[in-house]
Amino acid sequence: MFKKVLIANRGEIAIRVIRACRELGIKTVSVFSDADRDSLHVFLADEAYNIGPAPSKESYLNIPNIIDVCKKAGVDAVHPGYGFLSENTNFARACKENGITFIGPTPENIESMGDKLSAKALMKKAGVPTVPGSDGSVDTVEDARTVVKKIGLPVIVKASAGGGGKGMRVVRKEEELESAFRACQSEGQNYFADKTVYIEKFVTDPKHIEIQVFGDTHGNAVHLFERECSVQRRHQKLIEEAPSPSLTEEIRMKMGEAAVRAAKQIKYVGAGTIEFIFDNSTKDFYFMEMNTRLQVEHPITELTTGVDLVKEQIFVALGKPLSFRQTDLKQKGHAIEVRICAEDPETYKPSPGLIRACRHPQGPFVRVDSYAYPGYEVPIYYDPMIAKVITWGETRQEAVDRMQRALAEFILSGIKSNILLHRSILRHPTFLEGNYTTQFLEKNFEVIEPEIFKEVDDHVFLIAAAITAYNDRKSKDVRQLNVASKWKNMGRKIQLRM
Ligand code: MV4
Repeated sequence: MFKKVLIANRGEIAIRVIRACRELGIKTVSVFSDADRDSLHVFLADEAYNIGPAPSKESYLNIPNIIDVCKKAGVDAVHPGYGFLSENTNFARACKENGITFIGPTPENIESMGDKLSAKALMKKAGVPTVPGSDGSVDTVEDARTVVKKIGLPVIVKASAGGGGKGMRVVRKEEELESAFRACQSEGQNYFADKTVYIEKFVTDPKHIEIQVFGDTHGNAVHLFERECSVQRRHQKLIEEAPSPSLTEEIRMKMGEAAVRAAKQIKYVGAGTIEFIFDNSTKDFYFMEMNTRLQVEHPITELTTGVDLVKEQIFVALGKPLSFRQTDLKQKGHAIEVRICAEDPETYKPSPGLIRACRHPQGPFVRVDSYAYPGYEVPIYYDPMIAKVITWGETRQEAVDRMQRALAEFILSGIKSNILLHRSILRHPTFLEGNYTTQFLEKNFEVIEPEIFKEVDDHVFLIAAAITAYNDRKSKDVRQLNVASKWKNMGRKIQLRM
């Protein structure tokens, strides 16, 4: 077993990894930037080291500084979390060269899936359904026109080094092709130093359904079923659920088997996710990308399978075989996750600042992975997600009901958040029917209608307003005293009897 692990990340995922390590008796080392001195992951680790100034490039993406701390602290392994260096081949290699175990896939796994074109070729070889399109890269506009003639419009042009929506353009008319082609080439060149692009038939209005896979160093690979992540805006996921309300047992099995073939094809090690687009009308699914990391939404898989994915990552990194066979894995019940972001629900703009009142939901079948606390200053430098609320139910409806109850309890003031947006989405008929797609949010929630504030329980707001007023009275800053006006801003007509 590892004696000491460094978590090369921050926020809720750093705390999540610290918790798994603590349960296994592993000492933990946190790293923090100048902006994160007071961040929760610093307090919860056994040791904490500063790795540089606030900007990610100078701290959480600074490989030499992180390797230095690994040596200084004498750690056995590093967990990269998600984002930052979690899919950085150079970091995985740097760990290996310094005798530090990288808790994740091999550098070769990361490299082969980072290039979307080579990933697609490997998937085809593994018998994973891929979208019809160009046979390899498209290097000239003329070649692009030839491909479009063959497969027909609409098409999507993609930068091979892109991913997660970067370096992509949908083309619905012939005359848009050249500019889209050149835009993807230059984005590929500017952001990823690789202008290679390819073209695919555009599957209109798809669902985003992904399969959790796990491989070990003994050639085993399994899947842990699907997660539906179609509630997203500009490729930022907001709500995820498992299982997907749109999959039949048969499709679930086919998708899972395809994902396991993909993992075995590349001798995948660790936790990974195969992303598919799913055409809910034809019931066809196609490989989109493979994420060679643990994902934000991993808790809904943990709650419906009973597997601790972070502990399993640690066991596999130690060279142990997988703790389960495919036949041991079952999906039970339904889980939903909402991402709570410090952002203005109307403009989706980040809303950093001082958290005044913060009371997380609790109670039966509610999990909260959060780094928010009263008095914490949410920094402007990083992703605005500050918490995830996850609920489990015997049925999807029960999971939704529990989530609505949990969000009604969530008290968060001093910063703006998207809590009310989530409550509105979870009440929307299209979401409740389950046949929503990746276009759902942008079609239905561009602006916040005032009526969504109507049904939220008054007493919760009164308690919250009273707590905020009490805290404000205690704090020096008198500006915030008029709490009623703040809650009015939230569209609430509350007459406070102070
Ligand atoms: C597609 C697609 C439809 N057809 N490819 C989005 C990011 C990256 N994971 C690949 N993505 C897509 N690839 C084909 N051939 C739809 C998506 C997609 C999407 C596209 C545009 C706007 C929002 C989207 C959300 C999820 C997936």
